Amino acid sequence: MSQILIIYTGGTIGMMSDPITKVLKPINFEQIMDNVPELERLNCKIKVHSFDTVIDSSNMNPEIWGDLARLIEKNYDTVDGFVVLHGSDTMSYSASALSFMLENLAKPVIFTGSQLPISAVRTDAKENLMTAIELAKAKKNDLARVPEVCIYFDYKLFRGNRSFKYNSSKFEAFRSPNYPILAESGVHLKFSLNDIRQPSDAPMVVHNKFESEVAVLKLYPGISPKVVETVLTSDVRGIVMETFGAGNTTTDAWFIDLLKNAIDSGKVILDISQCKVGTVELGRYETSKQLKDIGVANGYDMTFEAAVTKTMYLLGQYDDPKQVKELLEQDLRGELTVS
Ligand code: ASN
Repeated sequence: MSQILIIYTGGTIGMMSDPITKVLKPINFEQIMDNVPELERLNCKIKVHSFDTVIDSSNMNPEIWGDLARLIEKNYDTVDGFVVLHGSDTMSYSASALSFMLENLAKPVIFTGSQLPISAVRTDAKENLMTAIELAKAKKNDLARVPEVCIYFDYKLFRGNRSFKYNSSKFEAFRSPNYPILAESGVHLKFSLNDIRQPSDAPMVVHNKFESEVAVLKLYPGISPKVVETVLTSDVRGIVMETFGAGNTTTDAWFIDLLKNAIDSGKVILDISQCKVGTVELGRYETSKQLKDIGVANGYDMTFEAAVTKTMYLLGQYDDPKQVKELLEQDLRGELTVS
């Protein structure tokens, strides 16, 4: 019989309205179990680990990612798959972070949650939870069907580091515009076999170090030299720069000079687009040619969530900015397509 570990971190799935303040707050896992008697009927053994402090996912941080990764490592040899119950607000960040932390992952790690608490009459939590468990235990020829860090939500399974939360009010909360969904749930579970990553035979290795000194520079027409300078000269090691279209920026000399000085001083700058669909193509337009020349890293079609967590992850592993730039531009866990 398959064995699944459910890890409960918090999120709307397990929230209840506080009787006095009326705000939604996470509750303990027993109350979740009470709402899903169907769990008993699943043809698998379920172990549960609930974090001592359960959170709204806006309070997620790299320390908790470390706890999650250690928990997965500790139980890796004894369970067939993992289901992580997590708030949807930052689920794509956590799934991206975990994808980088768990190198050579060969078992499913399925994040899920819900838009309505599990106790609500119209809740989406039960379907999300039950199918996430099915996906975590799905095997063919004794091998996991989805040996990846994924998000299952509203009948779709996404590669975690390709997804982002795009809707705060629909049950269909996530999208993955630059990569196909990995499976769809209907009468049958349909897997997109060609789009699912094949694990390497090497043993899984967990990387726990993240660099938090990372800034974001989102461009807009009229951004001032002072604003750009403040970000680029701040005490950070990496900057994720959200640019226009296919990775373009102003060609004003002051702007390029500030970027160049930051890179020359040892900072890493990663170019991703403000467009949710499509890819960065450094050098396609005159407005990105100089970025390439001065050593800005090409983020291709990465989501913002993958770009930020990958930068934090790589700066946590390596001191040399050139090495970090090189790895940022490579496909490490299926998070980007080199065009
Ligand atoms: N605020 C909640 C969270 O991310 C939202 C949700 O789970 N739907 O924890």
